[in-house]
Amino acid sequence: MAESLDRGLDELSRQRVWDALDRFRIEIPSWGFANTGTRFGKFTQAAAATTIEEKFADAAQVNALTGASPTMALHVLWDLPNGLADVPKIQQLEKSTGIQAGSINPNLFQDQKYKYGSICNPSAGIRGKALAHLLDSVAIGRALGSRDVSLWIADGSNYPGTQSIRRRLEWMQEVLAATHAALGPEQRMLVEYKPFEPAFYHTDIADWGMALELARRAGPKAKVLVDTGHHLQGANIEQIVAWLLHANALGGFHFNDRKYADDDLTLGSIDPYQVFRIFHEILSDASSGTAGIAYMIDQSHNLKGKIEAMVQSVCAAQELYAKAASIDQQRLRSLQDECRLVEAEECFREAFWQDVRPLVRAWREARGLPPHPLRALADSGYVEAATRERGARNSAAVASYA
Ligand code: RM4
Ligand code: MN
Ligand code: MN
Repeated sequence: MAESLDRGLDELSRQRVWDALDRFRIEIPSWGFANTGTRFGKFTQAAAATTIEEKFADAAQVNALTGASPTMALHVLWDLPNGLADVPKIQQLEKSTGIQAGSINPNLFQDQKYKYGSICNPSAGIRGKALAHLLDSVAIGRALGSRDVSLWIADGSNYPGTQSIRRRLEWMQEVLAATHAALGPEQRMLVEYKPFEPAFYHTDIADWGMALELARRAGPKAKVLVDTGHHLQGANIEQIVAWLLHANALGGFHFNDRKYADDDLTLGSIDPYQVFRIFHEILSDASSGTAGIAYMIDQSHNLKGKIEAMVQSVCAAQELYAKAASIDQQRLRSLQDECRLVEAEECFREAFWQDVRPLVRAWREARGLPPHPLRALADSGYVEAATRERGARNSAAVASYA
C-alpha cells in the first residue's frame, strides 16, 4: 500500500496536464465586463465596459493574458439591441480584436411583457413574441457562425394555485420544439435550469431532470446547460454531470461559485474541490461525447475589478482542470475495481492537493504567454487606461433600485 500512496507528479501525468492545457478553452461573458449590481443597486466601476466595442476589447485583453478564452458569450438585448442588423458590427469587432462571438443568449426576462412569463405565459400572443425573439437569436447565431443558442428561461410563479404548472410546460414545449426546428445543421440549443429566482414558488425549468426531458422532447440538437450556481444547497453537481454524460445530453457549463444561492462569485472561490470533481467526471469519461462540452463563465463582479476578476477566473479554471487531468485514470479505475478505498481516495485527493501552478506557468511560457497573467495585467496599465477613458460615462450610469 505504501508505494501506491504519495506519488507526486510523474512524467506521464505532467504530459496529461500539458495536453489538457493545450485543449482547454473557456468562454467569457460580455456581461461580466459591464456594470451590473445587486437587486438593491449598482456600485458602478469607472473601468467597466460601456459599449460592445469595450466588451470586445476587454475580452481580447483577457485572452491575450491567458490564451484560453478566445470566444465571448453575447446577450442579444444587451449586445445586439437591433438584432440581426447588428451582426455586421459584431463581425467587424471579431476581425479587429481576434475574439469570436460565442454562445448567443436570448433575453426573455427583461421586457415588461414578460411579467407573467415568456414562453410559458398564458397569453399566446406573448408566447409568440418570445418565440420570435428565440428565432431571431437562432438567426443571429447562424449568421455569426456560433454554435450554441443558450436559453435561460426565468419563467415561474410566486404563489401556489396562481398558475397551471402543467399547462405552462406544454406551452413551453411547443416553443422549444419550434426553436429547435429552426436550428441550422451546426447549431445547438442549450437548456439551462435554476430552482428559484426570480420566481419564488415554482420555476418552469427548475432542475436538470426537467431540462433533460425538455431537451429530449425538443430534439437531438438540444442539450442541457449546467450553471454551477443553480442548485439547491448540498446538490451533488458532479453526479448530475455524470448522468448527463451518460444520457449524451451535457451541452455545457456556466461556471461561477456560490455560498448561498445564485451568487455569481468567482469560479472556485468558495469550493474549488467541487470544480475539480466536476472536471474529473468529464475527464474520466473516455467516450468522444465530451468533446463538444461548452465551458463558459457566467459571472458578474459587482465589487471586484471586472477584468481582474475575469483573468482570475480563467486562471482558476485552468488550474483546476490541470489538477483533474493529472489523475492517472487507469490506476484509479483499478483501485476502484479492487475496492482499495483509501488508496483510491488518496489518488484522487493527491491530484487535488498538488500544486500544479509551476507546471501551468511553464506551459504559459512555452506558449508565449505571461507566466503570471494577473501580474501582467497590473503591469500593462490596461485597467488604468480604461478608468481614464470610461470614467465619465460610467459615473453617469443609473444605480438606484427603487
Ligand atoms: C441568470 C442565468 C443566465 C444569465 C443571466 C444573466 O441567472 O444564470 O444564464 O444569462 O443570469
Ligand atoms: Mn447562467
Ligand atoms: Mn445565474
